[in-house]
Amino acid sequence: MAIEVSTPENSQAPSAKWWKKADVKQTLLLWIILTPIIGYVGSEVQVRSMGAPASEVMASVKSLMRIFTWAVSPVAALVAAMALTTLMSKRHYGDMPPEDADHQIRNSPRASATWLVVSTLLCLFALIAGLVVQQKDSKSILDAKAMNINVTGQQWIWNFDYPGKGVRSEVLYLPVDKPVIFHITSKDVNHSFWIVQMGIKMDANPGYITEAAVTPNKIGVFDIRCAELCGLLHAYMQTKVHVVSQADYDAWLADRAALEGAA
Ligand SMILES: [Cu+2]
Repeated sequence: MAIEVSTPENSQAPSAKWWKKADVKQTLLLWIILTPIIGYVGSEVQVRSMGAPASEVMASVKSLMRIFTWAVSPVAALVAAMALTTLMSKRHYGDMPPEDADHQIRNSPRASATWLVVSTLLCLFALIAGLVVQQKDSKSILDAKAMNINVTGQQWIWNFDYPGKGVRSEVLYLPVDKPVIFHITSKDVNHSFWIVQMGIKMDANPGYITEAAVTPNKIGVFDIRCAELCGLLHAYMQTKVHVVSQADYDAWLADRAALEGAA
C-alpha cells in the first residue's frame, strides 16, 4: 500500500521563492550584463553618427539622446534578457506546464504596481528633460539682433531668400555666432527643413509659415535635408549650409546681389 507522505522538501518545492528559480537568476544575470552594453552601444553609435554639433541646441540634443538612451537601456535589457532566457529554456509539451514553470510574479499586483511607478517616472523624466532642451531651441527666436531668412521647399529643392537684400540661393550662407530666424514654407507638398548638425527640424507646409531659430556657433559646411517623405526624389532633397565669418558672409551677399542685379 502506497501512502503519499508530504515531506518538507516536496511541500516547499511548488512555493519556492520565484527569485530563487534558475531561469529567474539567469534573466537577472543577463539583465545586469546587457544593460551597460545596450546603453553604451546605443548612445555612442547614434550620437557619433550625427557629427560634431554646430550649435548649442545640437549639443543639448546630443546629451539628451545620451541620457535618454541610458535611461531606457535597463528596460530594453530586461526585455532582451527575458527573450534570451525563454529561447534557451527547455521546452515542455502538453496542456499542463510543470510545477516549477509557474512563477508567482505572474499576476502579482506588487510587480504591476512597481512597473507602473517606474514607467511613469521614466516618462515624466523624458518629458521634463525634453522641455528644458526645447526652451533653448526657441531662445534665438526672441533675439532682437536675429537675422531673417525665408526658406521655401519644393519638390525637390530648397530656396533661401534674404529679405531686403534681393538675394535668392539654393545654398545657405550664415554668419557664425549670429542668431537667425527661418520663416519656412512649401510650394507644393509637406516637407521638413532639417539642419542636421544644428539640431533644427521644422515642417514646411504649403499655405503656412512656420518658424525655427538657431545660432550657428561653428564655422564649416553642414547638411540640410528634407525630413518628410515628399515624393520620388525626397532622398535627394538636400543641400549645404556654409557657416562663415561675418566678413565672408558680407562679401558673399554682395557678390550674389551684384550677380542677381546684373542678371
Ligand atoms: Cu522630402
